[in-house]
Amino acid sequence: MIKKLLIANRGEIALRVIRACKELGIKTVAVYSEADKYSLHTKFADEAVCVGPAQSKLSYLKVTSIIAAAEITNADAIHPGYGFLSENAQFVQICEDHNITFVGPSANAINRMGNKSVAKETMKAAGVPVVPGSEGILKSLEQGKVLAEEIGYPVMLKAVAGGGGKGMRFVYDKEDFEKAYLTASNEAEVSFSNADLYMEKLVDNARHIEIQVIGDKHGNLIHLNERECSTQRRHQKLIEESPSPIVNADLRRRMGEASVKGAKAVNYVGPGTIEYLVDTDLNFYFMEMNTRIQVEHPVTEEAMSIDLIKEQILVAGGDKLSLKEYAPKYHSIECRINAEDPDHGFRPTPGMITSLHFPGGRGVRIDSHIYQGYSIPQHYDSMIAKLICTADTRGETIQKMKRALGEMVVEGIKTTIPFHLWMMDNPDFIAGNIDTKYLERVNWKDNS
Ligand code: MV4
Repeated sequence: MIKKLLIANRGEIALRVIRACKELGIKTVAVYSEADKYSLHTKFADEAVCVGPAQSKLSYLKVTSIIAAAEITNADAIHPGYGFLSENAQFVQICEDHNITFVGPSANAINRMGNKSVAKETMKAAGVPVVPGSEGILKSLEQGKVLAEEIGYPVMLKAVAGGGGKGMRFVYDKEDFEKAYLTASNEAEVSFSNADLYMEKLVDNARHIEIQVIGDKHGNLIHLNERECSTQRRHQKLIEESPSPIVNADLRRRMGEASVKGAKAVNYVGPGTIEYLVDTDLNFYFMEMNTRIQVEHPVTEEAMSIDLIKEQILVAGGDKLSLKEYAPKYHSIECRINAEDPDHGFRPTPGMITSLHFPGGRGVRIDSHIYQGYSIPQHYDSMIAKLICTADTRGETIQKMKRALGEMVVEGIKTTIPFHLWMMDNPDFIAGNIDTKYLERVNWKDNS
């Protein structure tokens, strides 16, 4: 059992974890950078330790400082949140060496899913559908060219150490292969110090649909249905929902069963997410596994009426899973409110929030760390709030979201609220006709 938990993160997720701990009767330790001295996670935790200056590298990513903070406060566990150290297998090992429980999967599970080619082979062997492509990494440009002819254009080149789109190239024609291969491997070398690439057939007009799984330390592992995440811009998700408007009971069962098999293959513990590409014929293909809690976890919580973070902390402490599998009971949509100017390429807009009003009422949830007078630091992610609305049907949820967005006031900075208001009135979104390239095709301002 965990008695005192250190949260190695900031912002809304740090607050989310602190809230869960308070309800579970677990003491909390916040760590903060010099830029986050006046943050709510620093204020709401039982104790707070400054771990360095504003730059993440010198604070939230500084392993020695985080471990030292846990030691001096006698924390027996560390919750990494998302981002920062959450998928760092070395950090997991260091926690173990210091007798600190890492709230998450094993270093082995993180490593195997971190290498995208190994992850794909692992999933394939477990019976999860994967996109046809190279077996393991490409050995040379020449081998790649030959294989691309075999698979048939268009193909995709992906960095084995990648994820989230970096080191990735679409290749539509053999004339473009050499350039794509060289630029992708170069980008991969620069970004990840690993130039290795693998190849896949391109799945066009695909949706991004992911399955939430959760496992305990006793070998139990279940899935908690899907999240539709196709509303993205440059690999940044803007809107997520559960259930997906295109997933029927049969597809849900098949994707759920595949995900449970895949996660069991790496003895997965804690909440994790298996991302799939879903094509227009509703075929699904494994894309990546995220070995952490995700930003969009609340839509699963609301659609199923559960608390994923409490369950995550309990299973990390050795409890057996208490959740069960069942179809979504409600429909839930999350809009990410970012400190960005949607009229000017979604550029970040750090600065002071001079006036703030959050919406309320039944079925409206806000996960946020901001307050009136708070200054958004430039050093971190631009997400300042998640607005999550839940109702019986998708239509009612969209109506509620429109109402809630209309009530929300954030002054002093530009936010993505106008974009979300437009989306909630967009016939394509209302019809559920969104794929991952949707926001590349439409210029939202020209259509308003
Ligand atoms: C693909 C694909 C089409 N076909 N793989 C994007 C990030 C990385 N996780 C994998 N990605 C993709 N892989 C094949 N074989 C299209 C994408 C993709 C994408 C996927 C999910 C969400 C947004 C996306 C935007 C562009 C491309």
